[in-house]
Amino acid sequence: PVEIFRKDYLAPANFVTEVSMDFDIEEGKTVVKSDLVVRKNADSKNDKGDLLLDGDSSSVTLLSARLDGGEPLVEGVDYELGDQSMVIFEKALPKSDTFTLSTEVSIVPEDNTQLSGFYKSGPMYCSQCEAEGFRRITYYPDRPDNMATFKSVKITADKAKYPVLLSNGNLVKPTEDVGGGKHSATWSDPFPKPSYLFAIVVGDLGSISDSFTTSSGRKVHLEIFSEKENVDKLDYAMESLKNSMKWDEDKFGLEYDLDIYNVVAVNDFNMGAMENKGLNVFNTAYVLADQKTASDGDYERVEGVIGHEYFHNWTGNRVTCRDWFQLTLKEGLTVFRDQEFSGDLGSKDVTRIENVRGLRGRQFAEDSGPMSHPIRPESYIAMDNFYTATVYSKGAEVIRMYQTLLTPKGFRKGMDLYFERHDGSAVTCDDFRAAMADANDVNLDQFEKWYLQNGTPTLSYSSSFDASTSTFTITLSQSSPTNPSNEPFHIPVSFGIIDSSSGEELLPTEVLELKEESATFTFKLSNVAGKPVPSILRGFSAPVKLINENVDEATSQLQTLAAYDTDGFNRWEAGQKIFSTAIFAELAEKCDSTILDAVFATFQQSLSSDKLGDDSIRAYNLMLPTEGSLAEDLETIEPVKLREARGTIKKLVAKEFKPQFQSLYEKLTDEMKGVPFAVDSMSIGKRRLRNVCLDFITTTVNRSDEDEVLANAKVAHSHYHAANTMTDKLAAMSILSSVYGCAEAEALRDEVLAHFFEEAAGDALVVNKWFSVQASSTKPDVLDDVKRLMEHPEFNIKNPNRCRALVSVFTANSAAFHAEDGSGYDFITNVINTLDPLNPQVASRMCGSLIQHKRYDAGRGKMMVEKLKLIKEFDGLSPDSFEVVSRGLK
Ligand code: BAL
Ligand code: ZN
Repeated sequence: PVEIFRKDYLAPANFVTEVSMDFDIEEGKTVVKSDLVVRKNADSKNDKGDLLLDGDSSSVTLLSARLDGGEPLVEGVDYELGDQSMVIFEKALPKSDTFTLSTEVSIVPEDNTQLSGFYKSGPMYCSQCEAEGFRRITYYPDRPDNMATFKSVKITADKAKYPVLLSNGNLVKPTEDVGGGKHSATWSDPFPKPSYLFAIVVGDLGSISDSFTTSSGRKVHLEIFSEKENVDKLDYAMESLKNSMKWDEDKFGLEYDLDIYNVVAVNDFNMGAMENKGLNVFNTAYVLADQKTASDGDYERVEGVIGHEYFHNWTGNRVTCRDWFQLTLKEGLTVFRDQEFSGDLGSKDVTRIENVRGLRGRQFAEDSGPMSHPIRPESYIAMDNFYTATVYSKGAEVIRMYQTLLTPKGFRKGMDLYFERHDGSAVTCDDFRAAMADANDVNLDQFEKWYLQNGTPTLSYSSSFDASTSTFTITLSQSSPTNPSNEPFHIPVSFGIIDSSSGEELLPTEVLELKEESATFTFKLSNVAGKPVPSILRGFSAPVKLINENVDEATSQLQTLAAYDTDGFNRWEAGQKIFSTAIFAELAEKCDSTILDAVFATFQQSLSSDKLGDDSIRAYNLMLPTEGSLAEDLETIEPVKLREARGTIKKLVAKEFKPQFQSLYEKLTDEMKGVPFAVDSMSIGKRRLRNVCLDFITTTVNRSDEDEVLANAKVAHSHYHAANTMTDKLAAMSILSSVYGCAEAEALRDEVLAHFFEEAAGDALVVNKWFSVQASSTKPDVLDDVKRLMEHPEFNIKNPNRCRALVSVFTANSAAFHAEDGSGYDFITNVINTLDPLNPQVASRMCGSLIQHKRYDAGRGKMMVEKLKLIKEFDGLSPDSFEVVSRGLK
């Protein structure tokens, strides 16, 4: 496998500027004819003028190639074919500056299990071209800096089997019969685009349609397609699409540009969704939703991803990336935009808490392991491996920091200048940073470090208060423990001060800019009644780990913030820190009454007062930190012990507050009675809070007490059967899935699992949940269940959603996956062996479960390394898996 470096970027010697394509689809063989208008690049720094085309020979068979309609080109004389390329020699090219290359190739979408390029998913054909899938359709300069107008895309297929024929842009020739039972349609996209944004969909699909009138009065036809049985689950996506279109106009002045916006839901899909120009293709998991089949989390994801793909129309499509190293230019920015959209439509604090939980759970881990890379990576072997939490989520945090530094108004000025300068171009992260700097007349040179350096920085602070002069002093220091050679970052630190006794805000939020290794700031305060407590990194203003050096005061300061902070995020954060301190103390067998009292006081506060935020915020305040985020703060992870320590604190809380949880649960049950189902912040909040209560009510304090196990199982069992939403059903079923040690309780568990499966009636997304819940069980024999489920008739390793629902969910079930006997590692190695030849993109993600070996104790670490070595030797290992495994072994 070849490693590609950012520093080696060279503009091509030739650009394709205009494309006409013709897809003739037959069962088992699709013939693709392409006419490519090529323009020589006068500015090329290449010393050779050969026409370089990408093409994956394992997928594409070349039938013929001609230049300017001449004789067929001859292999070895006019061109050569490689594994991944076709090079037409400069000497064979016409002398004119522009010419036309016509090719004819055949492909077999029915055999394409990689789900990259053109493939079959159930009864439909569809495509996925980002990052490098177009080369699996035909020979083409498959690189994002080659923007071409796809003037005509003609699709011909069997009329009865495939009535719907779609591609990007506008329909210029509606479907017409062409004989032999076939019909054809022609699409044209007026906007130049790179090949990764090309799409084609062919199938027997149902749809819903609507329209949106843009701010300038243009009426856009909106249509969402899916397999016919799912058409009744598309309404929420349509609503979200219209909300997205309106939001982008209001917030950024960005209007949609084509006459049509089509979305298609596809069951077999590697990614979440894809922003192809005018023809988004979506994983069904992010578009289908109804009361019976979707949880609140699913609804949130549909809204977020619909928004995300829509926002790409400007940040990604109109302005795209020069090369794949710049991926965060469009992804970080678009994730930031979808987060802001969700925050504006729902609750800002809840969205922020959820986003940061996600960042800490996944990106922090990635950044402390062998796959750590800057948000703009320096090299890659398989680009698909770099659609990472770092590029996406940390990339979004970097964009958020621009906004924090420049204010929302300044950020908007930067965005306006970015579009003014670069609309219709393929550009770099430096271009974006320059637009932000120039629009605001500030210097953002040091800010580039966020693009150049990897690792999560640590931000430490110490503070003091001189009562005699009412002067508050705070010193901020940064370091990069995982990357000591890092130079200082430019860090915006949102900051305020709270009075420990009055609870009043002594200093409203200001943004401190830390550019040095260390800096001290002083503030004159007035009306100080107790101690001034610093509230640092409000709204999580930078992707760093925060450390309070005033260790002795840390817990009392956190209690003040948990009770009084005016910043919703930091109020939640303070509680989480109190809880994690207790869990770590328990892990070190040093848990004492001081920290436990702080935990209890925090729970007491959230349980007794509804003044600390809405029900969702209260719910998050009552959740202990996840095992994943706790693990991030440990030198050496011992997953079984960590689960036990967390479990111990949870039991103590459950025991202490059982009556309060019970009465809050009942109060919410009463409030929700007879209220029609809705997916709004209030209803979601009530469900979320009630299910947190359920979790504590059913926490078994004494596992060996069968009566207690049974009583708790009965509570979950009734919750399940009374539920009229997927959210409530899942909450109860998850609790039951971990029940063991009492035959009667196990019978309730099995009854619910069987009921859920039966009620799913084959609905793929619901069946995925059924697999996931079982794979995340804390039962000691969960791996046996997972292995049994791999043999279940509904399991299909070729379907990424199903595979992830069972296998990836199990690998995230930390204590089980990292079982001391290595059984989890054996299991995943076998899965990778089967999956890698079928779908390298999904397989390489699974290799990721073994690469954090240095973070674990020696015994586990050694076994993980052995498995990585074994996988590296697999016959024909894909470049995707090779890259992850090799990094893991470095
Ligand atoms: N561009 C790949 C899918 C997404 O991030 O929208
Ligand atoms: Zn995206």
